[in-house]
Amino acid sequence: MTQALLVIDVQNDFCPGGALAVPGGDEIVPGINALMADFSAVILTQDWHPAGHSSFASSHDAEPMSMTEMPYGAQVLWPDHCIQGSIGAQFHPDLTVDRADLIIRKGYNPAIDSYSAFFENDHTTPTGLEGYLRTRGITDLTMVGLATDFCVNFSAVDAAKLGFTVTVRTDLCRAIDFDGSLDAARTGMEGAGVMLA
Ligand code: VGL
Ligand code: ZN
Repeated sequence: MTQALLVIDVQNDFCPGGALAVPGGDEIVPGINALMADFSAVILTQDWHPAGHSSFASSHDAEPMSMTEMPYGAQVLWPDHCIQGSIGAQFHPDLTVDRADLIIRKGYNPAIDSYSAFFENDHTTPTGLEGYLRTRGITDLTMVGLATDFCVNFSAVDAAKLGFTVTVRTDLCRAIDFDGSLDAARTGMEGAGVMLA
């Protein structure tokens, strides 16, 4: 048992009707549920921001989807989303959450965004997921979820850099595709050795 399925941020706010809706975000839920049967280890991630998070445009008196500079680099300013305890932060109601061995939350640090399931956006502060996977002997990761060009992309690239064998099932992902972000993500993932299936 060396393989795990990592399901990224399949939460209400990233689905149609949510605060940061990804087009077609809900379409992937049945396929993800079905894919869980092929894995003995299933891990979910949950974007989990405190109110007033530094990645929110509202915290900077800025327009959503504008850019700012953070101490760790460029940052997209998002609409308020996935606020801890909110309905928007909950998993899509049809996702088979009961199959999860681990639910890892990220983005709880008020000053740093965290797209990746492995490191916050400073690329330094770990979430602890690497240690969990290594101590379970997991070496191969299949990733699905939302959004292809942000949290899936950052998670896949970090995992590959850490030495995991990574496959992204792009048919079970959906993208925000903001300002060329999807093309850049595909190029970045391929460059890092991530297999796009
Ligand atoms: C995400 C933007 C902000 C994601 C999370 O899950 O891809 N994108 N927070
Ligand atoms: Zn977020």
